[in-house]
Amino acid sequence: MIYNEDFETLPREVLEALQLKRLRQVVQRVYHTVGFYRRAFDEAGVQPDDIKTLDDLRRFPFTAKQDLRANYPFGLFAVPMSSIVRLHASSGTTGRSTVVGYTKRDIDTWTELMARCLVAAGLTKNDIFLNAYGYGLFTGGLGIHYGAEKIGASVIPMSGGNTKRQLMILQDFGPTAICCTPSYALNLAEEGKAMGIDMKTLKLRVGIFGAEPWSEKMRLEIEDALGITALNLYGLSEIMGPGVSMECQEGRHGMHVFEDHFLVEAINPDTGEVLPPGEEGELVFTTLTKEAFPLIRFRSRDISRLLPEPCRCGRTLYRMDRVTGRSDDMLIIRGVNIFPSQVEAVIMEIEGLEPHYQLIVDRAGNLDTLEVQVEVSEQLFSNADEVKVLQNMERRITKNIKDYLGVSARVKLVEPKSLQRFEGKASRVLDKRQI
Ligand code: DLL
Repeated sequence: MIYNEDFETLPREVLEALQLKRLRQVVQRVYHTVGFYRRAFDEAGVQPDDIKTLDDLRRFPFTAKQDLRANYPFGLFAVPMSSIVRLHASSGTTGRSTVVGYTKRDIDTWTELMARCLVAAGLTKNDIFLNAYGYGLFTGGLGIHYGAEKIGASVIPMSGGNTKRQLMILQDFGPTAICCTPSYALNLAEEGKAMGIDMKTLKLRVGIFGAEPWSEKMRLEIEDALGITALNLYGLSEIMGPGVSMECQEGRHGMHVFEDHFLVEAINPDTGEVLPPGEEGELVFTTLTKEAFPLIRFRSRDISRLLPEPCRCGRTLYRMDRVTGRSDDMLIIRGVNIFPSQVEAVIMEIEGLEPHYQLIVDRAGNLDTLEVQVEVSEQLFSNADEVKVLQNMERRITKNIKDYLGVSARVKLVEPKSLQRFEGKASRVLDKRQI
């Protein structure tokens, strides 16, 4: 099923003509409304009028997450605050999070794109839909919610966590579709089983999963444990939130990128060179229709590849393959994005700690775990006969990590000089997860 035949099945040349028209408009607009872009384009020696073909975009500079941080919170908005109707943000210590804004029309576009995703997964107004993504600053909850209402499904705005209650609702309300992170789906299955629930007898038939990397192996596990079809949904707050691309029921391989709204390139992350379709690289997105927060050549840091082959569903939109990794050190822990540098910032606020730390990420059952090992200073170590002092400090770090970054961590203080030292780039993360 296709929600918007007109736009999802355009012949490629018509789609590309539309993209070019929209690209020219957005590049003009950001040049005249956002100081950052004017400076960046001037520095690179390019002008909006230089865009004569889609390939001309290659001459334009990239936008990085760092640029968003440097313009925190609203510096890259292209409309006055009076036109903004919604804000979302990623977690982070003050000044470090990414804030995104939407106009009324942006919300309408987002709603339509999420409606496209849900219809691609086979949902209709007859579905009861359990939305177990976090509602709040995270884009997952509200973003998907609006799309599900748009297609007329009965939405249960459950939000994340509270597993026992989720399981009760799964049994009592009989949702036919669910969305959450893939690891949480496995967790629900496991806890349900432990509570003696036969998960396969639930009414669930389809699950829409994303917000973190997962594998074909995990797909099969989820499908088997819950007796459902599991499909992949991709998005990132900067570009919009969930709904940048979605797998269709028919293809079940790769996610259709809504190219009438987002222009996607794959680049070599080291050289910035644009790669031909099919080659693995970092995805770079340009928003074609966003009003409040347009982004030109935003480096997603997600590694994937574009699949230009036609799909049996009839959509002409290119697909992107599963995200296989990142070209930076961002971690996604229980759906929350964190950078080691953010943990470092929390640690360094506390006196008596050394800037030597290690993050150990693992999976207990189906849930991610994070252990943070931090060296204490010689001084503190020699004075801290009392175990209590160290325990208090561990508690304080744990609390600050939870408060600032939104992730529960197990904090372990270790002796001075006990963590490995690095000669080159420090490798602070040991990721033992097998997905
Ligand atoms: O995670 C938006 C979202 C919500 C997507 C619900 C899907 C479902 P952010 O918090 O900004 O936004 O995180 C974006 O998450 O750059 C990827 O690294 C990762 N990611 C998102 N979807 C997938 C996916 C939301 N399907 C970052 N597979 C992105 C792998 C994903 N990684």
